[in-house]
Amino acid sequence: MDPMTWDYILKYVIVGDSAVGKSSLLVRLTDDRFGDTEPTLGVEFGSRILQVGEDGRKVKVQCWDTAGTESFRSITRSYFRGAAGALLVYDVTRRDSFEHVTSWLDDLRAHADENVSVILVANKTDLCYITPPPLPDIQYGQAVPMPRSSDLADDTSPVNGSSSQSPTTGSDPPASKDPNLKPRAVSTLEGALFAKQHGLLYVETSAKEGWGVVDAFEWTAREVLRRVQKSELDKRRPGGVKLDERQAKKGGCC
Ligand SMILES: Nc1nc2c(ncn2[C@@H]2O[C@H](COP(=O)(O)OP(=O)(O)OP(=O)(O)O)[C@@H](O)[C@H]2O)c(=O)[nH]1
Ligand SMILES: [Mg+2]
Repeated sequence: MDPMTWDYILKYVIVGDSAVGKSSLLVRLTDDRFGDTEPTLGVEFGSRILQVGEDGRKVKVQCWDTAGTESFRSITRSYFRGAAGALLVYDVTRRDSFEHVTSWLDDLRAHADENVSVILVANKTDLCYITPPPLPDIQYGQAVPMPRSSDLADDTSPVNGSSSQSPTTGSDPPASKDPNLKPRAVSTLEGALFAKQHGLLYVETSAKEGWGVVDAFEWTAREVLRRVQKSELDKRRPGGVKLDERQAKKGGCC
């Protein structure tokens, strides 16, 4: 793929609490590596051309990676304007980072284009072991109980194929004995339900392992292009989308 040509340019913002892995996701996208990152001061920038959809549209995603620290919030908000896509990131091992997602979403709705496509990104899935579900003690003919909220945080869904074990009862699975692994603080079900309730896309990622990272950016681009084609976006063309394909050209910027 010619790295200098594209059909669309989309502006993205990456938001979420401090240390959830926003910069690491961007570095994984742009450089395909994982390394030490420093807390972002204000904003950082990165871009990459992705091929999106079955017709392989070349989409240049221009990403503003924002600081999660509260003290930068007024600065980072100013970058939301004109964004076509947003990655709203939390850390699956930190409950507080998920609880703050609503506030980040409110900020996005208030300061970005109203049709911004948002994907909820559950990051750091590599840190979690897979716990088998506590199978309910069901008598024949008894109704199966709904999961309790406490069960929801103890998710059992396989994450990106990191284990092929099938759930068992009784003792912990071998994977949970790895001292580097942690329990999940937010289950797949809970994250996906939140996304569905708020009209967001949902993806599970590991910036460390590279799981789901390109998908997160690509699925968002697909959604933006779908909305563009359905003319859902503002007729004035928000700054985050360059719609005119005839302007696809070499180099330069929008
Ligand atoms: N295990 C694991 N660690 C991760 C992952 N993503 C990020 N980290 C680590 O989490 C820490 C914070 O990552 P950053 O990418 O700097 O987080 P951030 O959201 O950009 O933080 P701010 O810039 O302060 O808002 C670093 O030590 C990363 O190495 C991941 O997917 N898995
Ligand atoms: Mg950062």
